[in-house]
Amino acid sequence: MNEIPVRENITLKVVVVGNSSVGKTSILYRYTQGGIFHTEIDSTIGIDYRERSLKLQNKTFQLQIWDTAGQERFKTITRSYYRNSDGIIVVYDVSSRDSFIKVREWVESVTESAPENVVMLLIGNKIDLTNKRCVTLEEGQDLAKKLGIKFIETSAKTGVNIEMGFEFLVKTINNQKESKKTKKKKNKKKNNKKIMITSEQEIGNHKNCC
Ligand SMILES: Nc1nc2c(ncn2[C@@H]2O[C@H](COP(=O)(O)OP(=O)(O)OP(=O)(O)O)[C@@H](O)[C@H]2O)c(=O)[nH]1
Ligand SMILES: [Mg+2]
Repeated sequence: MNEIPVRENITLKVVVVGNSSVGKTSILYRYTQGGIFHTEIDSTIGIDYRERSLKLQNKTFQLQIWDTAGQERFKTITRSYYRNSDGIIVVYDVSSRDSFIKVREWVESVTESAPENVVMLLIGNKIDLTNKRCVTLEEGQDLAKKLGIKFIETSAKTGVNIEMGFEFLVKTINNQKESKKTKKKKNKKKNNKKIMITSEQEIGNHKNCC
């Protein structure tokens, strides 16, 4: 009889941050609400929660996504959500230099409070606004490289790269978790070997002494 392959279920916590109006909620609407885009959208107050599951590499990932408020007065709340996160998305608006300049501050605050191995993805959003663009693709790439984080450009309006961005994040988190598991297994094997050698030596020592 053929065995039915068991899908592994993995829950991932993702937090989305960035200045107010860069399009965090719009990106999440697009990703979790079947591709909807609103031109009129309320600024997020405090924090919102969204979910989506994603099937990748024989696994089902349950994404628990926290949509934070970009307004300064909510920064303390936002910070408290970094704990236990697997991924953090930092968003800026390619038509707002101010939001791009603030990326460093966002990344610094994440680094201070998030787990050491958290995967960070920088998103330059609103690339449909070609005439208003004031941050180039190269500038985004350079900054991400300097900060040692992943990078992608998106448009919540047209949907370009939204699916791909999340897939990329989840794959990166998964690969990191897998390599951590492999390292742990290797270390366990090494330690077992050490224990075996030690007990053999002990037996040997007893033989010698009797
Ligand atoms: N042209 C264009 N407009 C966008 C895009 N993404 C978001 N917007 C618009 O930008 C405005 C702000 O979007 P939000 O998604 O509310 O921004 P936010 O980052 O969640 O803002 P806060 O909740 O205040 O932190 C809205 O009018 C959106 O319609 C995009 O990709 N292209
Ligand atoms: Mg919002």
